[in-house]
Order: sequence, then C-alpha cells, then structure tokens
Amino acid sequence: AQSMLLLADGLASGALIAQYEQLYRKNPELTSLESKKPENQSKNRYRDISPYDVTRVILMGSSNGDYINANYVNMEIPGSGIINRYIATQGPLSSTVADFWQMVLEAGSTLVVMLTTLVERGRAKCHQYWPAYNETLTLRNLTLTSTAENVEDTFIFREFILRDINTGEERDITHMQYCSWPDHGVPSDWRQFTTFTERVRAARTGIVEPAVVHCSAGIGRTGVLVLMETALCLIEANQPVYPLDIVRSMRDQRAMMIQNASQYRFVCEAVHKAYSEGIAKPLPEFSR
Ligand code: PTR
Ligand code: PTR
Repeated sequence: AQSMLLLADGLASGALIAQYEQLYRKNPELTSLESKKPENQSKNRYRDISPYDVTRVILMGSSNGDYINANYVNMEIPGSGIINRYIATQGPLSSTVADFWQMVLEAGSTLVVMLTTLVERGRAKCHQYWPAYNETLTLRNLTLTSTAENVEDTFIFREFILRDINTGEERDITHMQYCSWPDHGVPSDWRQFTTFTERVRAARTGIVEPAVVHCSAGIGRTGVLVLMETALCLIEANQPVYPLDIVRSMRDQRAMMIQNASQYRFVCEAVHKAYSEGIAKPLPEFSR
C-alpha cells in the first residue's frame, strides 16, 4: 500500500534515516527525577538511561521503595481496537531481581521477553534473574519455579510459576529469550527476528496485561521489537505504517527507544520485506 511505497522510497533515498536522526532521543518536556534520587541511583544499570516520571512503573508492595527502571509503553493500533501494552525495562541487576518479579506480579504480566544474553564480549549485560530448570528461587515474598526450558534455534523458551507467598496466588509465566543480538547492533537475520516477533505476538494474543520486554538498557533492542510488533499489527489491520511516528510515540513513553540509525534501518527493512514477501498481510476482516 501507499505507506509501504513511502517506506521503500525513504529507505532508498536516505530520507527515512535523515528524519530519524532529527528526532529527539528524549522528550524535552518530560522529567526523570525519581531515577536521580540517592536511594534509587544504585537501581539503575546505566547512569545515562532513566525512566520518565510520568510513565514509570511504580511498585506498590515492595519493601525496597517504589522505584524500578521501567516504563509503561502502550502502542495503539488504530482501527483494530488493539492496544499492545508493554513494560520496557532494563536487564535486572542482582539487587533488583526481587523488584523485577514484584513488578511482574503487580502488573499481572504473564509474558517476559528478553533480548540480550547475560554476558556479551566479557561484560555483564543482565543478571540471571530466574532459577535453573526444575529449581525454585525465593525472593522476599515471592517464589519462582522453573518448569520448562526449550532451546529452538537461537531462541530459548522457558516456563515459570510465580507464587506470592503471602496470598498463595500463583501465575504461569512464559519467558522468551532471543540469544543472538548484541547491544547497539542488529540481528543477523531479519527472517529469524520476524519469526521471533511473530512468536511474541502469538504468545500475547488475548492478553491485555503488559508484556515485560527488556534487553540490557531496555531502550535499543527493546525499541526495535516494539516497533516491529507494532508495524506487523498495523499491516494486519490494514493501517498505514509510518515508522518515525511509531518511534516518536515510543520515545514519549520511554526515552531513547531504538538506539541508533542502523537499528532503525534494520527494522524498517524487515517491515518492508515482511510485507513484500506476504509474511505480514492485512487480515480479511480489516480489508476494505
Ligand atoms: N480500504 C482501505 C482504504 O483505502 O481506506 C485500504 C487501505 C488501508 C489503503 C490503508 C491504504 C492504507 O494505507 P497505506 O496505503 O498507507 O498502507
Ligand atoms: N551507557 C550505555 C551505553 O551507551 O553503552 C547504555 C546502553 C547500554 C544503551 C546498552 C543501550 C544499550 O543497548 P540495549 O538497550 O539494546 O540493551
């Protein structure tokens, strides 16, 4: 459709990247004061990556304060009635693992998407915040039990049971990890990335609670995934795809989403290829 021609032209001419480079990385009108408070600074993995105050996730029942480096990101798909809800967050630190699971519990989330490995090029990117297969991790008032772990290709799928010790409430959690995507970089294969995004979409079908998505900082790779899923949903709903508008909308909810122009180019190309090859196409009920 029209917007796909614009996308192809914009990629070919370089206009798409030029517009991306012009866009603010942080919305200048939004503050991130909570992240700078002395008691919260050690909860940030990176000093330069802070959540906006307005969209930050506020923990209600943590004995460790209400702060976590995480934002609600809601992406509306016009014409379809769909709003894809996310919590975009950093890879947990050893000191924030209990806060992370408290957040998952309070948000009602059943899906956690991980776009980093624990270590990249010898540097720690994320703490291992889950137990080994068949084991249980106890965190303050929560337990987490690992009930399944399946490796497929470069993805790992895990199942956990999250239990609130105080109330006895239990919830099944699906964990989906993409293992071959270095920070600041792009996936080596757009098809594999598109497949992973489709798997995320399938896993969240019918679920209104936010999917928790993280990488190391929770901005670069997390932003790429959110843009891809949004674009696939727009195509299915027969709506135009304007990627810069999507990035702006994301950056109004979490700063710096999509780290650099090569990530932006990669995801725009992946959207275009998925559309051109018919992998993503309008669903019959949305064709007008
Ligand atoms: N029946 C729709 C219409 O013309 O309103 C089909 C359509 C939908 C056409 C979206 C184009 C659309 O946008 P784009 O061409 O930018 O994908
Ligand atoms: N200060 C760090 C840096 O620029 O390297 C912050 C940072 C780290 C930013 C990782 C983005 C990163 O990538 P991702 O959000 O994909 O984990």
